[in-house]
Amino acid sequence: MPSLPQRTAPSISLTQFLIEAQRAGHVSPDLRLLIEVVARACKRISIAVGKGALGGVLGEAGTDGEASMNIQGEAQKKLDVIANDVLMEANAWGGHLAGLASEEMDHSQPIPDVYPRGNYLLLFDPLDGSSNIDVNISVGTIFSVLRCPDGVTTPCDENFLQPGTAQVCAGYTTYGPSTMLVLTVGHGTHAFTLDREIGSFMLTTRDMRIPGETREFAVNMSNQRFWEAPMQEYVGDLLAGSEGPRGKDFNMRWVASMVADVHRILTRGGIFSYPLDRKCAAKGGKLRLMYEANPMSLLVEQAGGAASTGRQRMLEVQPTGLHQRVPVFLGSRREVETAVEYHRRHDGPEAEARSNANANANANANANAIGA
Ligand code: AFP
Repeated sequence: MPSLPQRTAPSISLTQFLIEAQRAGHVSPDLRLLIEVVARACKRISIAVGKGALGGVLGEAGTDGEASMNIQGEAQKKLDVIANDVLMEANAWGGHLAGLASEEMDHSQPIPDVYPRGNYLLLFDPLDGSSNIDVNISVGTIFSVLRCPDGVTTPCDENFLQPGTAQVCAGYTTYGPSTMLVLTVGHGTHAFTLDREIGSFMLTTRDMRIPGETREFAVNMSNQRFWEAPMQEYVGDLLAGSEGPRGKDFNMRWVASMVADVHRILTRGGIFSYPLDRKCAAKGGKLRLMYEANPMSLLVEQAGGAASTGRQRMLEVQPTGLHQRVPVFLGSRREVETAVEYHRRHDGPEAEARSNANANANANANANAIGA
């Protein structure tokens, strides 16, 4: 007897997914529309990135041989500027936001008076990993959404200084062989792939789960001699493999686009680290808390992973500046806990007691810090 045709699950677009999330009480109508606007802007950035040399978008921004610099003191690429403009323009008039902050801009900006203002604050790194643009390797956009504090109608930088636990949404888009949007509104982490023919993000993985154990780590090994002692020891033991205390061999990957490295970890596990080193110690680390570490940490935690500075749960860091930098360890839960353990042992018994007390308090308080 001929077998019945297999029924495949119906495809769900981002729009359908968000409407369902709204019906379930996971997002407010305004947050739903805000996510749609960000996703639309990311599609435009994806088109610009995809044109590459044909679109005249490669290389550095600036005129007359003068490189244009951002607030971080880094030379801006043309695509950094294009991606920033696309996100700014798309989000200014929608009516869902009170203000915006970008890794590329000195200060946050309230929504101009000519447009209605909403209740959310949007932070973004418009094009992360931009040193990879000219060599055709994946780059991405990272974003984070906070609530505008009650009573604030014209938000300033200070109003954005909320810990990562206050995020109501976080996500990234990766512009790679396919363009993907990975999103959380505090109820799991979900991946959507851009269907270029129909122009919609389609749900391709519901509830991503990061395996707790891993044999893969991501770090820029060229910084090894500048690391702190616990990091030297931790990575030394990873490299010793099955002959060392870890008793197993580890593989290493480093794309130097955080979005691509984190995407691999969300897909198959691993640990990503940009630790403190002597070169970046004065600044507090290399990666930015508000634009990179916090949104990625929420996505990773929502997928069952862990994220830490090495000494504190990332999402509990109280920000002191919009462009603050932090050391980062995130990914497979047990591997992140192991890396933290090396720091705890190194810092001594007092730090260990403090950290245990924090861990207990977190376990009690942690369950659900997010809501629509
Ligand atoms: P760029 O956007 O300036 O390329 O920085 C990318 C990044 O912030 C992050 O995406 C990478 O993981 C990290 O820096 C790479 O840093 P190294 O070049 O020091 O390895």
